[in-house]
Amino acid sequence: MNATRKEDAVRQALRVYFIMGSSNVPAGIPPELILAEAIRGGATLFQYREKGTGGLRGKARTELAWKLRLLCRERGIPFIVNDDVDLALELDADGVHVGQEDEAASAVRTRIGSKLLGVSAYHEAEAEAAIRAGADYLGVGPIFATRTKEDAKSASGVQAIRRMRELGIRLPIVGIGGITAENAAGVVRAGADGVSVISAISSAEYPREAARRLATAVESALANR
Ligand code: TZP
Ligand code: MG
Repeated sequence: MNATRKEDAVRQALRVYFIMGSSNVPAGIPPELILAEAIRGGATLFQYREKGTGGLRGKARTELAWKLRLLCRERGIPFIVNDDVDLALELDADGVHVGQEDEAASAVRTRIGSKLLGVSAYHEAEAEAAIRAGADYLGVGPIFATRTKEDAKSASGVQAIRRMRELGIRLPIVGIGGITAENAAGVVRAGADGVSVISAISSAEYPREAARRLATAVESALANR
């Protein structure tokens, strides 16, 4: 895929970017069921993010990752692994997402070749460094307060995205942190290509409906930008 086409495909895929690990789902509900519903509702990309003390490890983790990976392949959306290049390569994932405390983005780029590379950036200096390292997109946030990530920095507001765009950063951006169908439009108006959510879908009573509402909010904000 040439560079412009890849960038367009990335922008499309970032619209409703769903993230989940086993600890993000209500007790007794299989994660693959939530992912299937999210995709039916309009999730455009999935990131497997297994975190925390209660998170799965070893064989259980690999098995869940395979299930989710295969579901994404079957339904035709990209599957990205958070912070584990070995797992991403084993699963032939479509990409890897790393934060600032993870393996250096430039090293990840070397290891994954042309697979998608996403990098979390809190401010423009981190964004510039991620671009130099070869990121395909930036995850910017937390935009709003979140209870999902224990060590989250303070909420930046949509201003963090607006400022990156004003400074000329053109790489695809997805906002993250405390995003819901109610506040998603503002994130897109500030310059994001889409929104990334955990709890707005994984903890929703009806994940399909939750994804649909996010998709509608993002699409109408993009159409009116
Ligand atoms: N990075 C910044 S905020 C966050 C991550 C992984 C958590 C987002 O979860 P939620 O439930 O969508 O606020
Ligand atoms: Mg990380």
